[in-house]
Amino acid sequence: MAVGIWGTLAFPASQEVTAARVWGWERENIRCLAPLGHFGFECLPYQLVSKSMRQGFSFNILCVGETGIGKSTLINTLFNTNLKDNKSSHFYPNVRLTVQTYNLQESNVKLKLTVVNTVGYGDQINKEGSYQPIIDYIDAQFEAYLQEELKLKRSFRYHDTRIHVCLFFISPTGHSLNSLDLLTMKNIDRKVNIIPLIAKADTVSKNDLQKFKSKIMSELISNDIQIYQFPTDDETIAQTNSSMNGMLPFAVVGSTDEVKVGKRMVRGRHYPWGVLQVENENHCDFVKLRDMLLCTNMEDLKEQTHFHHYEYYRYSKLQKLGFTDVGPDNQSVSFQELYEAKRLEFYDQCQREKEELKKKFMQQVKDRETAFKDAEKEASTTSLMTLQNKFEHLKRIQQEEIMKLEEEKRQLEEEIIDFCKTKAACETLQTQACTNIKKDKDRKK
Ligand SMILES: Nc1nc2c(ncn2[C@@H]2O[C@H](COP(=O)(O)OP(=O)(O)OP(=O)(O)O)[C@@H](O)[C@H]2O)c(=O)[nH]1
Ligand SMILES: [Mg+2]
Repeated sequence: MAVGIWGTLAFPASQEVTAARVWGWERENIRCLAPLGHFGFECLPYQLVSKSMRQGFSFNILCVGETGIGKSTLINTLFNTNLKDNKSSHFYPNVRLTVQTYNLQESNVKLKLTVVNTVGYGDQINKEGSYQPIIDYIDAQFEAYLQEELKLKRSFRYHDTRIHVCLFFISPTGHSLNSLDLLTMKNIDRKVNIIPLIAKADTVSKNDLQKFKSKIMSELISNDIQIYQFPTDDETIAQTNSSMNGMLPFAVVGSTDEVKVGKRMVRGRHYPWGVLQVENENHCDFVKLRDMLLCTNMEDLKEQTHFHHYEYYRYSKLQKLGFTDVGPDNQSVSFQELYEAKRLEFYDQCQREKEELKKKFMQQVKDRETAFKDAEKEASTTSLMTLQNKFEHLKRIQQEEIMKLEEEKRQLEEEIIDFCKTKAACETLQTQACTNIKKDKDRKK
């Protein structure tokens, strides 16, 4: 459809036809003036541009690389700024990620930049412990976005923290990729767009660099690691992007220092043998990286993140929760039907679990009752036994007492018999004495 000042005309979408050609003015030699402004829906892109400029852009970068490999310097060089970042130590017990968000402005374009840095990466013996925090962080941002999407009341000011690109800093050994880098890339390549970089490329000679690049690419291919490919579907940038794909990994050098070269001040690194100019394409691939990352493919990186990586996360997560687009008979099911089916399934499951719990509870009550009864019985038997023992003990004591008393009684009886005997003897003696005294008295008379 095209809107002219005399009305609306419909054209096949595939044909690009100007109004003048359609109305045949070109053939009739009628002078055709180009309009001074934009009319109708051809203004649509300008609306989008002005809206985006008003709202500003956001971009989230994850920098993975060993301590001191040049992550912060490269970010500062890329955004031509001096973002505050503390130097890390080599002695952290585990890998963690630091997140910093900056509000940048270039001309009148506002950019909310989030830089996530690995701290302690490469200093740990435990390899899994080194890459797991990175995976967890990427997933956590997807999860936060999914939760926001599923909210009843969504925030229009939600800050999307999903990682759009991972700049993977490879040590400039000139040798090959180390096992930690391979493992880490293997574990995150389906979750994030990886752009591999050879860090501090000024420390490797030109010949070694080419060999190193080919070695890295062949290692990535043989380990089936997918890195981000600059898109070639837009023919205006297809050629540049495909030639850039062939130059990966980019060999970069970072520096925010201004160095004098001839009469110009350039950003570079000053060495005894000369100056390495960061923005000189003969010296390193920094400009290529900046162009590809910020000028040409930033939107594609964001789209890939949303439509590819996040989509995969969302799909797996919802599938795990039991969501599906088709029913058992391969018919498409609406969300409401699915919800109703799930609700019923859940209700049945709850009922089943309730019954099982009830049964378990009853069994437990029964078991307890039996246990109580047994305990009671045991207790009463024990107390009977205790009483019997006590009784036996008392009986024994009593018998002993009786025996003692009987012994005492026998002794007393013997004493009484002795006493009676003594008493009788005394009485006999006394009677005899009395008789003798009487006899004496009678004689004296
Ligand atoms: N030769 C060379 N040195 C560099 C390059 N980039 C950074 N450096 C130096 O390397 C050192 C560490 O740089 P940083 O940017 O702090 O490294 P980092 O990876 O952010 O370090 P941490 O955050 O502490 O892990 C500094 O002395 C930089 O000047 C480079 O491309 N080439
Ligand atoms: Mg740093």
